[in-house]
Amino acid sequence: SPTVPSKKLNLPHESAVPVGGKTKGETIEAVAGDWQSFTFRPIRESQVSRAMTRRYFSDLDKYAESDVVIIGAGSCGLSAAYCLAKARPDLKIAIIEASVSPGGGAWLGGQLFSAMVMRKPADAFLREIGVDYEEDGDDSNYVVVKHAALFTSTLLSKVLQFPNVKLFNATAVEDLITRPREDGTIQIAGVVTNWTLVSRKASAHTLEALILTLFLQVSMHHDDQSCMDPNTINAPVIISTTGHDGPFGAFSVKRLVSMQAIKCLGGMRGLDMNTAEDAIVKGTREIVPGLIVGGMELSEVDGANRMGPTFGAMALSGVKAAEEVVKVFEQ
Ligand code: AHZ
Repeated sequence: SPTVPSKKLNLPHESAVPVGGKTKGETIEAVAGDWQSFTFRPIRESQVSRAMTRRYFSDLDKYAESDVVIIGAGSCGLSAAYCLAKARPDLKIAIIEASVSPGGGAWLGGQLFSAMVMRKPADAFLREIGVDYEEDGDDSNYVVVKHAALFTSTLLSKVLQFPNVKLFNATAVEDLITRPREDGTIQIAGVVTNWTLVSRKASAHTLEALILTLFLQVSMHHDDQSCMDPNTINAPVIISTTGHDGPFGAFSVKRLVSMQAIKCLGGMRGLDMNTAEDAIVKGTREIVPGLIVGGMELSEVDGANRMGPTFGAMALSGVKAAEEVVKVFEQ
């Protein structure tokens, strides 16, 4: 059976993520049973607080200088994170996800239906992460996973177990860090972040705020709070997979237009599954130095068609985005 079509990442088939964890202790059978005498071990509230905050702030400290930032933990961003974390355990990878729940649109197969369709050869990615599927149709050109949530939860759980990955969810990227290059163009050198809960569609009081609101749909509570300055993460390479235009989507490419790093967006075209999936995978690339764009965000740059409820291109665009990152580090 074909492997994930990436010769460059050289992904072996066995899982890089240890199953079962490192921790030892009583089995659940030993814990359960005698509910009359059952009791949890004691704790002081401050221990809980410190257990969480110590780790969170240590992660903020550690990932303030990352090797790679992935913006958006949808199907494409998570696929990229999986491939990259597995191929390059030496890289520190931060994932920034605006929503509390990572996964983007991939919790359902389409509309409100459970099953998820993947066109071949993306079935190789399902085998890679260990998600079961059925062959469907007379021509066996596509496979079906019984629930999109099975794909997303499996992929997410594997990504989160890599020691070189940190997911910051409920955190939005609200700008890009840039550096001037000798040829007059810019290099993307990191991301500007804020709690998503202090970001929302704002009513704009200044021209600058109006432009930000219209272009980015991410703005701070300027109207009911004083300015809440953001935080930053430096990284030599960013993968942006924020999805197609919408309340939060196409974030980085819209910002590239507003900062005049690219001229304009092609604008996502109508639905054509056959054309769309090939175009998104093949087109996944570094759009400006330091910024690789994949998944449906790319359709807004290239004027590519949408594919609707087939997800193979999201997985394989993630594979290609990971390859593009590896290329940058090998230069
Ligand atoms: O919350 C967003 C989602 O989880 C997140 N995101 C967007 N803007 C962000 C920002 N900071 C941090 N400024 C941000 N996170 O990005 C994620 C995008 O996931 P998605 O599932 O929308 O995009 P995808 O490209 O991975 O998958 C697209 C799925 C679609 S849409 C479609 C069609 O309409 O034709 N077809 C497919 C397969």
